[in-house]
Amino acid sequence: MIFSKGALDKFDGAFHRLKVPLVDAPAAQRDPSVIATVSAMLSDIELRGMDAVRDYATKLDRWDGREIELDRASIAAAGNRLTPQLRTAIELGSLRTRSFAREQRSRLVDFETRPIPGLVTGVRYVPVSRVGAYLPAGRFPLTASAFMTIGVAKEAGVPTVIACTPPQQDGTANDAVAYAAYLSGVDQMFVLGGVQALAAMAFGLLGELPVDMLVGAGNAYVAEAKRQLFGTVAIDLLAGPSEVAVLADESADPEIVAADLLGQAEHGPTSPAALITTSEELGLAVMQAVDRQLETLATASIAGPAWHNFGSVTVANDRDVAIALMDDLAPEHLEIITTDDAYYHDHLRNYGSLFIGEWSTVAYSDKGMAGTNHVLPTAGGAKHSAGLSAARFVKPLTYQRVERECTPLLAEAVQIISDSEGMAAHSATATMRLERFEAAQHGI
Ligand code: HSO
Ligand code: ZN
Repeated sequence: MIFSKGALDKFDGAFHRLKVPLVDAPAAQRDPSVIATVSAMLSDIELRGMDAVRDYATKLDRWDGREIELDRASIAAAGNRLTPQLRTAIELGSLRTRSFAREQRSRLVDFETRPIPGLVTGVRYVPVSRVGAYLPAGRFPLTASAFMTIGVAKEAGVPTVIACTPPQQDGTANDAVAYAAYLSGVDQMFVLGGVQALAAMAFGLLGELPVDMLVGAGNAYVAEAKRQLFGTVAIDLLAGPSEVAVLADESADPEIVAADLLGQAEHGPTSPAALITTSEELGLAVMQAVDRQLETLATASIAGPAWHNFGSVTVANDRDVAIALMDDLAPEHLEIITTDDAYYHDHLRNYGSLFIGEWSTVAYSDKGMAGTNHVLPTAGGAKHSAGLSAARFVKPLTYQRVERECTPLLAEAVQIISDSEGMAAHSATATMRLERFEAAQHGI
């Protein structure tokens, strides 16, 4: 998350930096060795099928020959191995995420219009048939990712959703992840990690058929595999390191702002966290609070370097400069903690998900409790794309029905345009209809 070159020239002098990122945004440059490794693996798996998948699982997942597919009973039973408190929390997150997705899906309504007499045009929302979800379990198992991918796809009406999750040290799936997948309505689940998992889903080696769409985040190899498989399948988005930005004024509590910056910096040592504030005093206080909180944070060895190398604090002269700066960053998660939250909400254009007011922290959405999706665009992707949602799993398919009397209105214009382009066969399709229409008119 860095400001783009040139875009802020007209704001020269309207802001200044209290802390700059020491390293450039990590997600931007793709590692050529990752690209080459992934490409070789995909070709090999496409050629040799499950034999290749098993070879990679042995090498990379410490696979020991056990059944890759989890049977239904063991997915359901995963919940029994959790504390009742964790089980209840997972049930709550699943419910909330599914009900938000259901609400959104219900607003994607088929429609039909008659723009001119005899012309009927419409849209039908049809879910994709098969989705493959990747549920990461790397540095941290992100339990709620199952809600965001499987649960939302199911609410969108996707008939078949399969999922892969990498094995833990002991070769089994993480129980919390498996239970979350079960509650989300997964149809088949496999203990398989990384590139081999994505390739196996895309090439139809797991389940009955290839999936139409791959969703879910993972490490750099997973992201690269999705990028290379895009076209063969649809993907949700290419996520880089998780990031957070806070837009705060003098009314914000520096301890809250600092905690929320560290809250996402914890994801990894390259996770950016940015504060943009209209108050220099608040900016300085937040920097002190971050340092203090890092002294006792259990994951300071990750969040500390992230903040040190990728953290930033910028002071804007006024609200509109702050908005321009923030829209240029287009952060994955954006918190507004000001006395003017509604003004900012009305004017900000680029963010993955917005958290309004000091009671709204990113983790509420991360863990499924808000119900909004946590699969969101990073590295400025929020300038052009939104995060995962029920809408992403349904295709707005269009149709048209032209009634006979409408023929002259459409056919003549189509002939004229087609003839001007030299597209004789297109023109003929219209001419033939026009001739038949005229013959019928004259009772021939
Ligand atoms: N912040 C991550 C999601 C997450 N964080 C889940 C913790 N758990 C991407 O939005
Ligand atoms: Zn997070």
